[in-house]
Order: sequence, then structure tokens, then C-alpha cells
Amino acid sequence: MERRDAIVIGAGFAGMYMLHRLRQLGLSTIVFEAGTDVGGTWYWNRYPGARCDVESLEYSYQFDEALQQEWEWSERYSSQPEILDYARHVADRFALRDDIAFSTRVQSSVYSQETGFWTVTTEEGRCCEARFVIAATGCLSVPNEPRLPGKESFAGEVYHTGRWPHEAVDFTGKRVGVIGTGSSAIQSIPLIAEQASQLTVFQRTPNYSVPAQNAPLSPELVQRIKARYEDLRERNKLQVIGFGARHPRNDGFAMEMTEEEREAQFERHWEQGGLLFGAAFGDLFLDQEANSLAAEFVRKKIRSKVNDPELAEKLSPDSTIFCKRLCADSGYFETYNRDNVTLVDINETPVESITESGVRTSVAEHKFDCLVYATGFDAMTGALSRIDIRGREGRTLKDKWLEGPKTYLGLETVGFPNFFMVTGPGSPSVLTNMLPSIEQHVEFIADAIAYLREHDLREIEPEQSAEDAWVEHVNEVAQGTLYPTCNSWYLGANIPGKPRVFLPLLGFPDYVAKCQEVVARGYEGFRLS
Ligand code: N01
Repeated sequence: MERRDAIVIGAGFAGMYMLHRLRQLGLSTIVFEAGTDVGGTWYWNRYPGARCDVESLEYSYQFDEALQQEWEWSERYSSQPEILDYARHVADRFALRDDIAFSTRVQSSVYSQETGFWTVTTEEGRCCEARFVIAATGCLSVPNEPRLPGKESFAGEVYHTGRWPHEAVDFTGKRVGVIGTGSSAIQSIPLIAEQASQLTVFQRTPNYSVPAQNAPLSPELVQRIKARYEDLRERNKLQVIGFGARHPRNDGFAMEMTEEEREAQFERHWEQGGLLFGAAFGDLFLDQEANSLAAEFVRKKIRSKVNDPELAEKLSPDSTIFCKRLCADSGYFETYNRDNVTLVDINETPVESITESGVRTSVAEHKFDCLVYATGFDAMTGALSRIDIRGREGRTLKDKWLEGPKTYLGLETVGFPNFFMVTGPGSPSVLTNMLPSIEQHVEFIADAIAYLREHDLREIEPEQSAEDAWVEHVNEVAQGTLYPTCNSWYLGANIPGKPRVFLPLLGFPDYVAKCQEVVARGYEGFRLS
């Protein structure tokens, strides 16, 4: 059996940096990665229009000053190919590939109480043991494949936005059906519509989307930021969502403004573009009335963009805005003005089945050459639940998390010593800029391992009381916001049968402060042995 000091699962941004840090500590490490290259999310999500919704100068590593100075981003929001190039560049720069086993999917990770080692087995039959296992498996890495009757019978081409082929897909002259209207659909629909002869979108729930206002980056702006990069990074760490410090954020309350002031403020944030529309006022995530004003502002924008009022109505959400992750688009609503684009509201005419030639709803059969599932992910717990993870006394993680994930700080869970998660459930993760959140977790884990070694200790595992209190805390924070008021993937509500639990923790700075306090108090809440 192979043996290493540490095994990392996944070679996305989390796994890559974890490997780098563990190597710096002198730990022999192997990374198992299912894909043929690094990049994680950006390796798999290659659908047309895939682009980050956090600005490129912020959605990048900050651990190495030379790296952040030398890499050149071309646009305000980088496209998937550019982010993947960046990941590859990092892999080359730090010679990471030497310790990554590609095309290798982890099947199980089993702890031995006698030896204190974890044995990790891959689908390819590789078996390796290590004291430390770090799951860098991503928050949005397992596609949600909807269970639709007849799904296998479709004879045309089938795609999922989260598992897009590596070869170019050409929709020219084809009849295309897209199922879903989340971020992935909203980004890909305008581009698919340009190629397809006919595009039909099946919408279950309309989504709020603001213009990304993407544009090439000006050399002057890049120079200005790079001259004081650390300053921006530090200011970002003080933002609740961990990014956006360079743009205005207004902590004033929408409800305390006159209508004119409010509209002007929404308009400024709309024009600025992107997710920081939510920073127009301080009460938009907290107060239903304030939230409704933001929602109505966006609905008005939709009505102004879509020529057919009836269609505009169908595309207008009536739920709480920001409760699902806001989408950032480039011409999404305008796409519905095209003659070759049709919207099918599947609340009015439900999908009955997928047929050999397309999609049958309660009133018609739509014939397609290609079907695109833009149906999202089994978020945050999906990747972990697909690995057979067994801790003390052979207890599976799946069994422990039957009623929802339970962690301490989103980093570890009781009964699974030395098994770490990067941006696990119960950490800010998806409610922040992922890159700094990843860096903070990786550094916490690396420091904890170094601490164990320095103090001649073998294991770190949360105390039950600390875990219970943390689960309660994550819930309490969510309950104080409007987040739990709709069916989002944050709550696991998009996956049939998944327990309804708010998965991430809101508030990056408070979380980081808590982690620092835990360390300062000798890893308070963890049992070191
Ligand atoms: O997935 P989603 P996504 N029948 O879950 C529908 C990140 N991301 O891949 O809302 C019919 O948001 C579902 O309908 P409903 C970002 O964090 C970021 O688009 O459940 N429809 C919904 O419309 C984002 O939030 C970027 O009623 C079905 C859609 O499919 C997250 O990834 C880009 C269905 C799924 O939307 C997920 O985004 C892309 C069914 N059986 C993604 N099942 C950027 O950085 C599901 N749906 C910009």
C-alpha cells in the first residue's frame, strides 16, 4: 500500500493551494483528481458564456505577491477559458502536477482507529494511506441530474452545463432545448440563441439577474490596483462577502430614503453592474419590505428590456430577491426578443416526459436536436456524500449527516479525526469570494497540521459541544436574514429528499475572527490527542 503524510481530494483552486502549503511544511502529499487537468469547477463548467461573477482582479490567489503581479487578466469578469489558463499557470509555476494523480476518482476514505491512518481507495484501484485527508472537493461540483421520465430515451445530443465537453459544441442550425434558468442558463442562453435555429427555454422559476457590465480591463485600473494590491485584499477581508471593497457599499436603510433617493441609489448600483447590486442598501438581506423594493426595481428593468409584456411578466420573479444567488448576465432578458427564442413556463404546462425526439409538456411535444440541462448542482455536500467516508467505529459521514451536515467551523466533523474539508458546510464559502475563503481554510488546515507536529500530537477532532454550538450558530445567523425564505440550493431545496438546512455561514470577517480566536486559545473546541 502506498503511504503519504497527506492525501488531498480534488485539484481545483482549493486542492492546488493545499498541496502547495503541505509541501512547504515538508509533508509528502498526493492529490487525487478525477479530471485530466487542474481547475476544478473551471475545468468542468465549459458551457458557452461561463464566466465568474466576482471581478477577476479579486477572484485570484493572493498568497504569492509575484504571482498576483505577473498574471494579466483581460476582462473585468474573467471567462472560463482564462480562469482555466490561470489555474494551469499556477500549476506550472509551482510544479504542482508532480504530485497530482489525474483521471483518478476517490471512491472511499476509511479511518482506522488502531493505526490512526486513513485509507483512501480510488475507482482505478489505487490504495493509499495517510494520517491526514483533506477534501478539496468543491461546493458546486456534482451536477444535479433531474429525474425526468424518459430521460434516457432522447436520441439527440445531451449536455449538462456542469459537465460540458472539452470539444467545441456547435449549435449552428440546430433546435435546442434548455432546461433551467439559473446562473448557468442565464449565461449560456444568449450565446446558444446566436447559433441555434430555434431555442426553447423551459423555466420552472424565473430568476433575478443584473447586468454584469463586463468590459475589457483598462491598463490604468490594473496598474492602480496592482500598485496597492495588498491594500485591496485587506479591505476585502472586512467585507461581509469578502469582496467588492473597491466599489461603494451603502449601509443606509432603503426604508429610510425618499422614493427618488432610493431609485437613484438602485440605479447607480445597477449601472455599476454585478452582484454588488445587493450592496445598494444595508437592509436588503434583512428586511422584507426593503427587499421588495429592490425586487420591484429589477422587475421594472425586466419589463423595460423584454418587448412582449406577457413574456416579461413570465420572466419576472416574485420571490425574495438575493435569497437565491443573484445572477449577473450579458443580454439575458433581451435574448427573449429574438424570433428564434421561446420560453415555456413549466408551471403552466408541466414537463411530462423526455421523449426520443424532445420534451413533452402537458400541451405539446417540442422537438430538439440538442437538450441542455442547466439544472445546477447538489451543492456543498454533494461531492462528500458520493465518497464512502468512514470515521470512528466505521460510521459513515452520510449516516452522520442524514439530517443535514454537522461541522465545527465547516472544517471538521466529530468522529472523523484529521479529515478536513476546505470550504465545507458551515463556513462562509459560497456566500463569499471563493478564492480568499479557500486560502483562509487552507492556511488554517496547514497551520493546524504544523501545530500537531510541533507539539508531538497525532490527531485533531472537534469536541461534540463545539460542533453542536457551531451548527446552532450557523442556523441562527441564517434565520436573522431573508435567506431561508425561498427554495434555494443554499438550503438543499433543489435536490429531492435532501434535508432542508442552510448550508453556508453568512459573514466572512466574523468567521475569520472566530478562527483566529480558536487558534489563539490553543485550538479551542478541538480535541488534540
Ligand atoms: O444552477 P441553479 P446553476 N425541471 O441551481 C432548474 C454558481 N454559478 O448551475 O429554480 C425543471 O442556480 C432550476 O429551477 P428551480 C452560482 O453560485 C456561478 O445555474 O429549482 N427545471 C433552476 O432554474 C449559482 O448560483 C456562475 O425551480 C429544473 C436551474 O434548473 C450556482 O453555481 C455561473 C429542474 C438550476 O439553477 C448554480 O447555478 C454559473 C427540473 N427537474 C453558476 N431541476 C457565475 O459565476 C432544476 N431545474 C456567474
